Amino acid sequence: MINHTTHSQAQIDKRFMAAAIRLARRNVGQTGTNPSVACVLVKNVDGDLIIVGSGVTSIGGRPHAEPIALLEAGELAKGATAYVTLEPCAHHGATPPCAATLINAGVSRVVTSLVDPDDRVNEAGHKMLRDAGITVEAGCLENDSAQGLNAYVIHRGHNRAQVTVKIALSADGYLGIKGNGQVAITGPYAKRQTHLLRAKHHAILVGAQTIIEDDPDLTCRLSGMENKSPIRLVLDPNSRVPLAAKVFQTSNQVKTYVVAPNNVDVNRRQALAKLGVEIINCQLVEAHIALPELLEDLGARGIQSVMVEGGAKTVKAFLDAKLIDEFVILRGPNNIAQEGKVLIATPIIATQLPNEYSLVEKLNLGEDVLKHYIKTHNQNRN
Ligand code: AOF
Ligand code: ZN
Repeated sequence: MINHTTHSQAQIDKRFMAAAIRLARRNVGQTGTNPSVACVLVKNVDGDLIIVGSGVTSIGGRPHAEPIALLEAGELAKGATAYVTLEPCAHHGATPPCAATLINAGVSRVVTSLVDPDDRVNEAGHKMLRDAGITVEAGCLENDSAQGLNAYVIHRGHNRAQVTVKIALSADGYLGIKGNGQVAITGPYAKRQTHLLRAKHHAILVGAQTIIEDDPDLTCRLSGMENKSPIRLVLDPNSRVPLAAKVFQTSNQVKTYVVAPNNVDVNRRQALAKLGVEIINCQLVEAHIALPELLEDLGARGIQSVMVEGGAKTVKAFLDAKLIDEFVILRGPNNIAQEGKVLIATPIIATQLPNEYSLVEKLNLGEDVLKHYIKTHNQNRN
């Protein structure tokens, strides 16, 4: 049991904030343009610290985390400490702001991790709590909660979609073999992790060549999570992707968008529309899609995060435009080079990542290794 005799206040705060951060992960990508926030209410009962309520932002974005946790705690919320991964909101809608709900419930101390960059909040939640005489400690495990809230912070702070690039490299450092379609590089655990990552993003994005060569599904196929597949975006500035592609043929199950300039041939336009595929118009700069503008347009549509899954050229384009916020780099155990075959080189390997990327997670997945890097928060806000 964790209590004040065995642990300092700072240690206690970190323990419960870490629990809240783990809980907040549950609905990442599923809360619309709202962040997935968690609230854990902790009460001192005869010297022992007990969790009396917990909540995470609901799927779709409402209700927020705090009222869910308070409902569970009931009367026990009085005198409790609330651990919230994001500053409680201060804005009124049909429901009162979460800061007011915490005050009314009689919570005596609030520990938060990140300041809410939303203009309607941005320290106003903290102020409201302090004005009501509540002790507020902000910034607890800030870097850890920034992980789950990265897409939200970038979207609110920069008005664009956040970008995660996922690549899978063979032991000899290649992405695949030219003309061989999908080459097995990593195993089943890595595949599940990739599908989980898909569910945590609002969109999956690939270049036309990846569809032409691999004809992938680009869905989340984890059992019980099939309905959490994000939308699919195909960069196809020259209308090269065949209508028979799986992503087009299944657009009525999982929505697919083509990103193309506004000169797409009328017959193709109609055929795509019939399949339920929508076109997002983009601008071209020297025959390449203007990526910063695309990310802004996606952000304006409420698409907060994009997972770029290839191919090499598309990843390189995002890299050159310095638009990658997170890297997930998987490394398989086998070499794939073969006599007489042309290999697909990777535009980046982990050791070449610029300094502003920090390793936040390393997982051994069977024989594969996953490394997750995030561009540091301050850099993102510049
Ligand atoms: C909280 N707790 O669990 C979440 C918060 O559209 P609305 O009214 O739901 O407001 C969206 C804003 O609410 C969002 O931009 C962020 O400021 C805050 N999200 N706040 O107190 C929560 N999800
Ligand atoms: Zn709220």
